[in-house]
Amino acid sequence: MSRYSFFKRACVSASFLALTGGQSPSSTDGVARPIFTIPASADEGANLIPNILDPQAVNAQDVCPGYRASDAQEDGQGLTATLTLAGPACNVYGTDIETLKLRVEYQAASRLAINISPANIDSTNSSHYIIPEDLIPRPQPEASYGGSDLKFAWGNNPSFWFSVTRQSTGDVLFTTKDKKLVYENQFIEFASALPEDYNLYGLGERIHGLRLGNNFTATIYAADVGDPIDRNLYGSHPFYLDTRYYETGSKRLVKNAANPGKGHNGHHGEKGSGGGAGYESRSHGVYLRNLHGQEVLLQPDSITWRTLGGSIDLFFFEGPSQVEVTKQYQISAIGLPALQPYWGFGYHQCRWGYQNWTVLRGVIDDMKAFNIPLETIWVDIDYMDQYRDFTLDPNTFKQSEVKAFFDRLHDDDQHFVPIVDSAIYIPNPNNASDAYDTYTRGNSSGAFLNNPDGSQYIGAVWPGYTVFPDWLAESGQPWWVNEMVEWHKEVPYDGIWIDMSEVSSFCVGSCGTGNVTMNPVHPPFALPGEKGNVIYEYPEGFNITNATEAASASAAASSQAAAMSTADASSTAIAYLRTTPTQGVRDVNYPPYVIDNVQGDLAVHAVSPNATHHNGVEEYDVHNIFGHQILNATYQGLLSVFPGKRPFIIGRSTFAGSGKWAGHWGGDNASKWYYMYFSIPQALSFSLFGIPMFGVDTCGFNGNTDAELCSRWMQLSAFFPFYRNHNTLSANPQEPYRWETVATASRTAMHIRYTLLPYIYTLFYHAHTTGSTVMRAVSWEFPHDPSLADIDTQFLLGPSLLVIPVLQPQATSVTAVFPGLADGASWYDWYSQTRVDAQAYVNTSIAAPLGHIPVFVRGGSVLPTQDPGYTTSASRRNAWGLIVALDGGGEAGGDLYVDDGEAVDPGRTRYVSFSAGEGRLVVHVEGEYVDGNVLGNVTVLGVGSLGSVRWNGVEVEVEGGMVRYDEQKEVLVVGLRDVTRDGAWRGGWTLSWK
Ligand code: MIG
Repeated sequence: MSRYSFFKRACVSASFLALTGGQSPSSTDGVARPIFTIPASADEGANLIPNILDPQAVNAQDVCPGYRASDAQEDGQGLTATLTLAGPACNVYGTDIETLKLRVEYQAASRLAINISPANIDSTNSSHYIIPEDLIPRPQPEASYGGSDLKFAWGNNPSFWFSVTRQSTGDVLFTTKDKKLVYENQFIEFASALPEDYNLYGLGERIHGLRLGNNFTATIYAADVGDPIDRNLYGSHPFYLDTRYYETGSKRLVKNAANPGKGHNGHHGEKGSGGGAGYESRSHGVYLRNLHGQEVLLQPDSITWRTLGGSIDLFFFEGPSQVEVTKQYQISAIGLPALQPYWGFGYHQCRWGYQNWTVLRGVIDDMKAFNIPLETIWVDIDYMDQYRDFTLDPNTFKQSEVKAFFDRLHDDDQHFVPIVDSAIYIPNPNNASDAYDTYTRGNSSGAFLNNPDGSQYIGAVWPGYTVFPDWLAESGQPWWVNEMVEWHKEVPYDGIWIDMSEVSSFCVGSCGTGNVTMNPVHPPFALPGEKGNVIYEYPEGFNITNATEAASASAAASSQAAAMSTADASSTAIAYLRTTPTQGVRDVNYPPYVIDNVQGDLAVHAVSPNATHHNGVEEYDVHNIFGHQILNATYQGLLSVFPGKRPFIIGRSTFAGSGKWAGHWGGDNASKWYYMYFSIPQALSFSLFGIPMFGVDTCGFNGNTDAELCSRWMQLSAFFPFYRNHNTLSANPQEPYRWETVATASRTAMHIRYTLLPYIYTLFYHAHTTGSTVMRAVSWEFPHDPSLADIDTQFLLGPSLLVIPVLQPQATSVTAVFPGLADGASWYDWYSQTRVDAQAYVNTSIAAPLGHIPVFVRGGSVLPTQDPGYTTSASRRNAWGLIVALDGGGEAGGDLYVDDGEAVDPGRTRYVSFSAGEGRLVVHVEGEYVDGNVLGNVTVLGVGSLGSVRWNGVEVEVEGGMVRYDEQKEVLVVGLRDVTRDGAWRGGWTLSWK
């Protein structure tokens, strides 16, 4: 099939279809009328079999010749060489490229770059895509690059190979020896041996445990799909962290560090069989700067990287700890994460199905009535006029009600975040009243994607047939920014939620070509709850506690569903479409190598690979960054709306570096216990990807939640940076006030979260300035313990807070490990404030009745706190506090960052550092930001004996309750309101209790 006919295919079949009885979602005159429903077949692709599952697949390693290096020239900072095909071309999944150039750069002490590109690329040869440096920045060599511990080596035997070793230890981090380099126009493969039982993390986005495992293929191709386990998903992060454990002081690798199958948490349960004293770890990072559809095969002894194009642009980050790898990756390669506005850390309430201003107001009022903090109310596509971006439904979200709604919301220090979809409605040219200015302006400025023949590419999303912004066109971003600025004059939103940015399209190819006069049309499937698409499902907890009734209900539902189903069950043998490479020709729609895309055909449920940008680039080459670029455009838009203020954006599709503009939510999970678990590894992976502002649809998106799950989940998400409850259309409501138990559990957890806002905010300040993480795996904080390598059922928030959630139904306790005990770590229970009595490496049972989330403070930390208010603004006006958790040696440290909470470049800031030891706490203050709030209590945990309590040398009145000491618990509380009347952080001070 030629590329030209490809985009016309759907329009031919559609024209044979009669109007169906679908109802218009809403219409300007308020009258529902039948509209055309796009046939489901429009979103069906070719039958493809993924290469990794294809018994007929040829292994490129068996048939390709590899390359031979020549003309190797070392210069000051690295080397260059020419690579020439070492035998007859194999042309296995494309056309072999005869000559390549190799460029190795020691870019910095901690970073090595290896680039292999086609030798003969010039600006006229646009068929081989090389990423422009202004699109996705390329790490640059630094002036001082000497002293690198990474060493590059190469050879030609049996064919060209290269390796990267850690010189000081001799560890081979990567070696392609005995694996051939395959380099074709639509297929690149390189592979490295890896040590047995390696620990790799990253390679997202996917729903998967934190540790990727050793028998798994990570496919990377942005897809609009509801959180399938182990498949490709919304975002693309071709980066991994490799952590290796050794016996201390030796080069002996500890094998089997986190071998699955050793019990629930991967712990041994017996003392001494795990890690602990005697071990150390070293980590390095690898980033492939490549935008193409790709997959990474993790096999027991090797890693194989396959991409559908571009170049090998590899970066090795030396570490040697996770902390350093993550910093090196962000600082030099992808950029540091955006500083979030303070209000972004408040609680967000959302759902698909808030039908009008009154319903929204009702949710806000109910949250208040139940005294559950609400910072931000969100609206899904319900608010739009027929699902068109930058509009309001004239019947349900009347413009005349906007002012009253927003005046009250903003007066109450609350915020509003609307969804904005990626596709743009293309109006019906036969209907003047269907005109849509956002389209008109974008169309006249050339801001939309085209077909290969220069006509407009027309897909379909919620509003009907749509076009798609072209972020490579010069007018793309300015047009978008202008739309945002204009719309803000109508609807004074505070932040933006970007959806469908993979970029999603509900049909294959340019299905709207020739059909636009039918617009608006209904999507090729029923919406949740629409006729014929009932949500039958009972809440999961109901299934567990009412097993018999649930079984009969589900049997009834499935027989009903079967009766309604028109699916063709005939078992004809499947004929797969296999593309034979044609010399020199790229088949972007059906590349010869078939990645294991969750949607199959690359054009299914997405804009097709042959959509063409105004600069000639095909979507095939840049598919994975549509979501990244719309976040950039939206960031610029918010900067124009709110000059100098930090943009608040949550986006669905991300790429390496999106964190500098936006946060991310985990997408369409379901109200299932296992999705609550998966939220932790997904979040931790996004810590590695430099997108710390992460959270998932709390209580679950698809399906019906129940009180027990929602209660646990509201408590767990309270310790995620982004905290939002979101629900699908037609599912049972799940705002936290819907059940008394959930309301209570939410209040409890939110009280802790809001108390800790200064701590969380300070973590973000560090993430933004240094690349440190916010949510952390226990293995990152305790790198000497190999038995922690796959732990993702518990996590840390920053260095000091350990969260151990219940992830199973019907539980009253949770089993977990207290990390670091063998190395002297200590933990205090957040609630009882007493030191935890647990043994190193031993799984410990922790009481966790419903409504209780176990949280522990690490001995040795000072946590800044503030009395929680109903909103973050109210919290910011309240008294400060400190929790000083002394370690075994009676010491602790911590810090606090304070600014106005909203400026992109806060001129005035205040930085406070705390250090405790020998019975006193010393506070050091820097910076000009003025904060007048008093200091409430300093709570010191682990005070074995009390002397006299002095503030700046002056004894604090014990009378009047300013000093409370619980000898049993070893907790000292000192009230300092009176002495800090002019502000807690006006200047340094000392508190002593010896
Ligand atoms: O295809 O706007 O992930 O959060 O509620 C569904 C409706 C489109 C997908 C998003 C989800 C949102 C939903 N959207």
